[in-house]
Amino acid sequence: MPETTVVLSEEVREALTANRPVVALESTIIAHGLPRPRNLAVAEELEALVREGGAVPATIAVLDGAARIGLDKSGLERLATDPGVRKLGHRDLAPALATGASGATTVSATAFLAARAGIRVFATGGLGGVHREWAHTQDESADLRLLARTRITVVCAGVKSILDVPATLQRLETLGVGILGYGTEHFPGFYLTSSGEPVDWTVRSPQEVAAVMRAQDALGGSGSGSGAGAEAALIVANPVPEAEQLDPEVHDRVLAEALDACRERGITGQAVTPFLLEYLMRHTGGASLEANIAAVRGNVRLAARIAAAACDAAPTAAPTAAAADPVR
Ligand code: PSU
Ligand code: MN
Repeated sequence: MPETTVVLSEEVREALTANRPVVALESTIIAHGLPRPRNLAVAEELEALVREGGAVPATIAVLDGAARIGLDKSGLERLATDPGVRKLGHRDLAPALATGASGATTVSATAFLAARAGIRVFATGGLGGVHREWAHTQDESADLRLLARTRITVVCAGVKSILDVPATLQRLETLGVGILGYGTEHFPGFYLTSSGEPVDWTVRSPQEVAAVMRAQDALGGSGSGSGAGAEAALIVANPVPEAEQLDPEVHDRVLAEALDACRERGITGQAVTPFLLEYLMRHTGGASLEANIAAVRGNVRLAARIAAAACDAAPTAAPTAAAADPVR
């Protein structure tokens, strides 16, 4: 791979080399999940929250055919404002790099690139998953399978509630992806504090999450040295505070309308998730947007604390993937 294919910012590279905490942030939520101009303000706020938590933010995207791990101000601005920025899953990375395209990375593409660079903790809003129309459309986000083979800890507010949540949980079990409820016995519902589904494991501190990560590595043998290796991710499911959730009745009513509208208009593929999120935002008077942003904020804050705890616990676990791979 040419040296310029994956470019780490100076700050991110230095932090990884010194085993200081780094948190990866995805960019699809910025380019395609949030409305302008709020998206740029949120992108900057999320980076600031990571820094307040004592970690270095690494927002990930592809700009002009180079995968970038850690963006500067102008990079963030381009993502948030340029209408030509595509949505890239991990399968889109090679064509995007080869053609010089620019795109925002989904959970799958972000986790792939972050793990290759030696970043262990990643924060987002809600994961993709199995769509409600799955039996008919076979629409299951590439996020799930990628997480089944990538050793990274993803802090999220569960999976997006537009999905078939029980089916997504079942698929994660089949794929061997572990889930920890953070301070909860229930799987969060993205816009909602609870999806109503149970989780098997509950943790209550960043140190407990770091202990699970260490145990994963001990079991997996090669552990963090393997980069995007053959081992599964760990999902830390962190609920949005009840005071900031979307009213569950409003959620259920508007989501039913959104799903009808999606079907009627024949929206498919990559366009489904942005369509549904946008519909909810418009028809809840912006309330779903506030719940979404509140969830992401909480996840980013927690991710910084987990990244710090993981570094404290493993002072010798240098980011060998970054050193050994042809990644700058
Ligand atoms: N979380 C949010 N907003 C988003 C997404 C997640 O709060 O827009 C994005 C993520 O990038 C996720 C993607 O990977 O939606 C899933 O898209 P799809 O269902 O097409 O795989
Ligand atoms: Mn899909």
